[in-house]
Amino acid sequence: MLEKDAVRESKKNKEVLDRLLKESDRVFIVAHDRPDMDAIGSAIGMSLICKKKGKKSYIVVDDEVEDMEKIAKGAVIDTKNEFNYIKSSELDSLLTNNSLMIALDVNQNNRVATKNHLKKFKKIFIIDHHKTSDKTIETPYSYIREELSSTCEEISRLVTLNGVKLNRKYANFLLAGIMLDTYKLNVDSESMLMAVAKLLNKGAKLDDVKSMFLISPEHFGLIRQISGNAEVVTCQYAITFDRNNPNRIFKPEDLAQIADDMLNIDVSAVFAIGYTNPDTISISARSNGMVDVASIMKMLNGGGDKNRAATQIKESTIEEVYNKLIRVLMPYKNLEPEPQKQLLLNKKNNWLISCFILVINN
Ligand SMILES: [Mn+2]
Repeated sequence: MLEKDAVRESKKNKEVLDRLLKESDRVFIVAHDRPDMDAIGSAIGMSLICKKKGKKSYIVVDDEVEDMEKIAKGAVIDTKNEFNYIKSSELDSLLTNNSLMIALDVNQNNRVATKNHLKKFKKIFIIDHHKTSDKTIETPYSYIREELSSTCEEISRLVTLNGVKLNRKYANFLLAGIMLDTYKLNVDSESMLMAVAKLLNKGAKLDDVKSMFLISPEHFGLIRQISGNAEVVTCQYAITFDRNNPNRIFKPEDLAQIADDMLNIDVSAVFAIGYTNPDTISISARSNGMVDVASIMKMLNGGGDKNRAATQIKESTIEEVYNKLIRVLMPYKNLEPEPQKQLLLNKKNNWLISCFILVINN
């Protein structure tokens, strides 16, 4: 996004937030289940804004700290005495008639810890950068922009607009959220880089944040081994899974890291497949910007944003999921087409032509 557009939109968001905070007595901040650092970083930033405005706020997280992504887990443990982290089971005793819910980095009603309490909030404000769907929470107050690099980018601007003073730790958390969702700032976005510059000005340190992302040599070896085994199909897509141990159960962030690593391959989109539960196989998808992976994952009942998306498929095998993905990526694989006719049909879609030529050559 351009800085001038982002600032204009953030100013509008500030006005909406000011009004909603004034009209509410308590604020319940909620991010997506299994929160990552963009979710936790933005929840921390929003809590600081509420504090500055003199509003009591809570961060609702049902996941156990041990189950969280490494950086988010570190941030929650580090700030457990600074913010009011609560579980949704405590909502019944804490909710008032004038409670505001703020959903950050999420817009789907089935992915928030407050899913069973949505009707009990007087108002709901959403700030997010994921695709909407029929599960998007209905509210007149929402700012959902797929062009936004990360939720932490928007929260960083709101923190500045509200005159919130950040210490180095909080500035680092917001920067970590942005880095997580931008392959460590590898996204063409003026507004994102300006937000980063302002965080650096407030004391954030790139070296501190980079060190949060470091992993052990063994773990790095595993990630590299699986990303290095990727198969390239139609010159366009790279797909991988653990060929040595297909039944291995991954943490979702490990699959995400494998997919991130595969972006070093010269293709348009990459997919890492693996079990994330004994009965659930996940696909973590990444794009270099040429292909909308959220649309691809949507065809497999998943979602995400243009460059990062994922899906979960229950009660399947790796082979079945791989074949499902191939059918979505190469719709002609299982047909017996007349080559000439198909090529003509897809004259406008160069990538489809290249897919097709490869399929018929196989
Ligand atoms: Mn995010």
